[in-house]
Amino acid sequence: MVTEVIKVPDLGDSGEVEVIELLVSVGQTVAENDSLLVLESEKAAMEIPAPMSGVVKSIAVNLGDQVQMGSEILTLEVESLLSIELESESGKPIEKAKEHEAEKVEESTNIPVEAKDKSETTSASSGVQETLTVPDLGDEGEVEVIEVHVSPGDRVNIDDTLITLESDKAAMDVPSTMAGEVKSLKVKVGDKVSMGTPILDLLADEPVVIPQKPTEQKDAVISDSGFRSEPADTTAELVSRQPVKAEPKPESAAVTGVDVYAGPAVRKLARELGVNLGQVPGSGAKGRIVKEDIHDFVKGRLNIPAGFSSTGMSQSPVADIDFSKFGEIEQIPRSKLQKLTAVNMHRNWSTIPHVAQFNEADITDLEAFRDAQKIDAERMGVKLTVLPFLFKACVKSLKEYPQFNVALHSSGEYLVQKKYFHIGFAVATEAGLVVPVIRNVDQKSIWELAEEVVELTNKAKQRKLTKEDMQGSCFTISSLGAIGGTGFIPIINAPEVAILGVGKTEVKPKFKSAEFVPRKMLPLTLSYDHRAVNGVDGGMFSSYLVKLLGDIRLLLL
Ligand code: CAO
Repeated sequence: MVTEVIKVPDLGDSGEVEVIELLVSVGQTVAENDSLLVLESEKAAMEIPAPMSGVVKSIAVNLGDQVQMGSEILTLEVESLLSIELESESGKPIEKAKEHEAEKVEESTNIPVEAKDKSETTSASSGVQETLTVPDLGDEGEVEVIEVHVSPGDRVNIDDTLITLESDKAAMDVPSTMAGEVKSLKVKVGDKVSMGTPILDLLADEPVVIPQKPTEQKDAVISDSGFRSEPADTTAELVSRQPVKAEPKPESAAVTGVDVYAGPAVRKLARELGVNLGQVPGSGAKGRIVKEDIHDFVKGRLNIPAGFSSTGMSQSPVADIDFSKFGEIEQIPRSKLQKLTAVNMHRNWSTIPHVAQFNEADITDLEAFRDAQKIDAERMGVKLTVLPFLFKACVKSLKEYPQFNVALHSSGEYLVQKKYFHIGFAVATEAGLVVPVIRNVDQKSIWELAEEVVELTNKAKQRKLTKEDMQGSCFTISSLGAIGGTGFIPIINAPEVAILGVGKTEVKPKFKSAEFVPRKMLPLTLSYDHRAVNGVDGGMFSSYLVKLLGDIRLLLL
């Protein structure tokens, strides 16, 4: 057994960098190339891999420490002397790299830009079609294209990311070396590429010469794009392992998960699980996404009842809290109906642009009439509430404003105009909320409607409603009048486009004939789908409804 001291390798032109994550602990066995820690400069985050396998004996750095090339990271107990051979060479590659860089400077300064092969040139001229190619990827052989960020017709500027490549060790964004218009793509997701592989044809804007000096090139490339173009060597290998920390670009982050702060292993995991990294909050240092964040995100999504995520909403789920920490609790299972209602409510609320129109109907006369029918109602064994009058008034309003008796086709291309008048009404039962439907309300009397309300309500409470009893509604009434409240905004019962919420009748002073008189006022809220119905129509429907309820003789006309 030999103890190896693992040091910070050459970090290119980064001076002191911060330790932002420790990925191993004492006693842990690491394999060669396992990431040991993450360093962060102003420009990039870098995972430092183990140069050999072994067991971590001690760790010399702490989070927040500033380190530089040569700083001790940790000691590894390794099995063979192979590591010693490696260490004896460890100073050389850096030297070699510098020599190599020097050669490259000479090479590039000696060769005029115009004389270079077109695929490698970094000059562009106005209106000239250029083929942008995969740059030098260090010692990476073939790497996979994991994302393509542009399409034909797109305009790109210098340093705009064209594609993201991924090797076993790194995710690398390849930036554009010139500005212009993308004419055609030569790669697609899943392709294997290597240095020199054509990425796309670009109609370049105007002459641009990218400096050829390696140092400047390094700045230009490493700073934002996360890919490097030095020749393969030890130094370069480490630089090429940099995950990208790009400037936040909210739109693309949300859509593709590219401009996020995550290392290659995390990106790989996210891709395997189909997770959009742009939606994952990072809990690592400085918001870096770590593997646990992906697992938590997936767990959260799995806990959302089916249908909740079908809206394309990108909010992160509410965390499940262990409430027993705060006091006594009990878990109460939800019925199938409750869960289904929740899914439908969520879908309807989050996909339909609701507008709520508030109003009050003066039902003093209606109530007087209803009171006068009490004896007849008792004789017939029917309970006559305000609800059947609301059915009638709603149907007359739907006839007057047929734009409310429609369904919006999912394509958005057309409305389905209904010529029948079936009205649903919300019934609260112990098992949950149901909406039985009274058919052909326009053809039924107030008494018939009253009877049917009672009949369907009883069926609902006994859980005897059939599927047919709950189908075909054109418009829904949700009455909380028996319970109280000055009003509420009901959620539209899609595919309908409007619903009426009914509050509790209240006696209010109203100014009539030069004096205040007590009137029975019924609060109403019309919620309507603003995709199908405009605001003026909403106001007119609501006013008309109020007028009908204020003088029920109008229902006869
Ligand atoms: N203002 C004042 N009193 C009202 C009223 C109003 N707007 N609406 C009803 N009442 C009275 C009734 O007149 C009745 O009084 P009496 O017992 O003195 O005769 C009492 O309240 C109970 O009425 P009801 O609820 O039995 O009958 P209804 O026809 O008004 O309503 C039904 C039937 C099925 C709609 C109702 O029982 C119900 O389940 N409502 C809940 C609906 C619901 O859950 N909506 C929310 C959906 S979204 O979550």
